[in-house]
Amino acid sequence: MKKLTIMTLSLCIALLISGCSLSETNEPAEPDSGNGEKQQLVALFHGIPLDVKDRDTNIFEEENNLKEQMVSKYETDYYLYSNQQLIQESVGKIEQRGLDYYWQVNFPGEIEYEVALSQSYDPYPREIENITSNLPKEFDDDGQVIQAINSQFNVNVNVRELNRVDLNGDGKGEFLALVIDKDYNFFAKCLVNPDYEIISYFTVFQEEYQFFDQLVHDYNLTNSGEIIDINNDDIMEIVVVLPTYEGFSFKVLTYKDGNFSGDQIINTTLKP
Ligand SMILES: [Ca+2]
Ligand SMILES: [Ca+2]
Repeated sequence: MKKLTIMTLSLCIALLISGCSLSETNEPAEPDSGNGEKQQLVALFHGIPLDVKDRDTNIFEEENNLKEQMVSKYETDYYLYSNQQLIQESVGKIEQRGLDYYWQVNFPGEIEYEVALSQSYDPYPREIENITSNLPKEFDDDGQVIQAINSQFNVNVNVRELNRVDLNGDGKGEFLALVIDKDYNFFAKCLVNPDYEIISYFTVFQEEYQFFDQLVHDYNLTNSGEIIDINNDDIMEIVVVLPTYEGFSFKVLTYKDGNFSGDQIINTTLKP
């Protein structure tokens, strides 16, 4: 804070001395990457940046100063969340990662957390309800949603898990469902709007797999993702981990103003 005041003061003095005024320049205000500006919000999922461009950047390559840039952006104080609860604050450190990504942010100690955010706000503005009984009739075996899934994929599914959460804050809850058809080694997760129309199959898996039950357990709604507002705009994003061969893969999906940010069908595979 003190640094900011001094910098602002120095800038004012410099402007006074040079005799120019900010209002005379026509250039658009550019974000200043230097010190002194409002810190941008940084979000991590299991230590991996949610910013796609940043996480796909090899900062350990020689002959560039990318690491410096990432260090100044990512080595900061974070609020760590697990099971929708703030568990602690901690300062992150950039470290090299294995096969799947170049780098990640680690925290001292063995902290079990899902999401880390560099700013303090409520990332769970609305409750996530886990519906275990009295499911809406649309999710019955002959209900509208289940019939739509069966005809889309030529399967015969039933609901394994059902969550309801108002993602966009319009007062109406959207549904996230995990459905399976064991006979066909099929499982899918879908996002369903309050009118029981399917917005997206945001995970679809269908292939022979020896440990299918374990796979479904690992990739159910509870264990393989997070519904969280990761950018403080009051819209809760769906962060979903996808079944992937030897690695870790996830997507951040947004349902906003009736629009879905991802593909209508996200196919997944465990094959190389
Ligand atoms: Ca809603
Ligand atoms: Ca958001």
